[in-house]
Amino acid sequence: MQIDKLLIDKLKSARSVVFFTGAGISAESGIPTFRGKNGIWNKLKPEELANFNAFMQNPDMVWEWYNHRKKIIHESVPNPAHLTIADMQKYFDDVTVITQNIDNLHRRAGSNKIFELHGNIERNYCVKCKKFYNEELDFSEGVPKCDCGGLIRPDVVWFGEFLPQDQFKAGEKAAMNADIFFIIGTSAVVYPAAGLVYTAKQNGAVLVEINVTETEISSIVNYSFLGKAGEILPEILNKYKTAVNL
Ligand code: BV8
Ligand code: ZN
Repeated sequence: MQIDKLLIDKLKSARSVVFFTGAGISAESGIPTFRGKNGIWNKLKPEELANFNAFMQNPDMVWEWYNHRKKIIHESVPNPAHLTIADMQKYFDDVTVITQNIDNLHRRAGSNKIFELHGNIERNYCVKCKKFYNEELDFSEGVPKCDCGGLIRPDVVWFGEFLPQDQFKAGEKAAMNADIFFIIGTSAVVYPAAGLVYTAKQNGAVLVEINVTETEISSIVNYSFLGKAGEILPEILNKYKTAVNL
């Protein structure tokens, strides 16, 4: 795969590198994506599962879906794409991950500056009093309830819900200050998260897309690599390290 010398030169002069990631970066860890040929949404409608009303109408079904995903996540490990991003922290002053994923794999890979736009499957809270329950939940008597009687839900952002403002604002700031903005494994159709690609572009970042297919934003990026993130990212880092004799 041809890695443009210009991109390597831009990496050599970069201070702030940002990785905007979606479900595709975890595909090689065995975690199914949402859209695309074997995406979750092909069988189930997001409206039926990833929204508050669906949860209140049928909390058992929604929890069954999240517990199924949690089981897959707990059986998964970070793949070379997550690990390379964590590794990049050794070579660049400022490496930021802005993820739409809830699978916690960037943290498990060793990244330490992460903004989670859509929450995290390891956290839960009460729909009534917002009390957090982050230990293992007990489903022996059905959907777990809070001491106040409220239902406990996963701490993830559903359709029609606001993103956590602290995470989104911090992600926006990182996008505005990025020298290089990688867009990895996302169909870039979910907003306001996908809007950060345009924020980065408008503020002068070099956009680098890594995806197995073309996407909504392929026409506006500076570099587009068609292929698996777990193969392309390590290659880019190796080319960079050779260029700077590391
Ligand atoms: C909100 C829950 C304000 C957690 C998810 C404009 C502005 C604001 C809102 C909207 C707007 N237009 C529409 C909306 C509404 C909506 C929206 O964007 N709808 C879309 C579908 C049109 N947005 C919202 O509702 C957001 N909230 O706006 O609040 C508000 C409040 C009240 C009233 C009005 C507005 C909330 C959005 C978050 C929804 N939650 N999930 C969970 O269960 O995970 S969405 C779901 O999609 C996931 O969170 C996921 O992160 C997100 C994006 O999907 P991707 O990560 O991109 O995954 P996908 O499968 O699509 O793509 C994978 C890609 O990887 C593919 O391109 C594939 O080719 C590639 N790939 C595969 N393998 C590999 C690979 N690439 C590289 N290597 C590989 N090996
Ligand atoms: Zn409560």
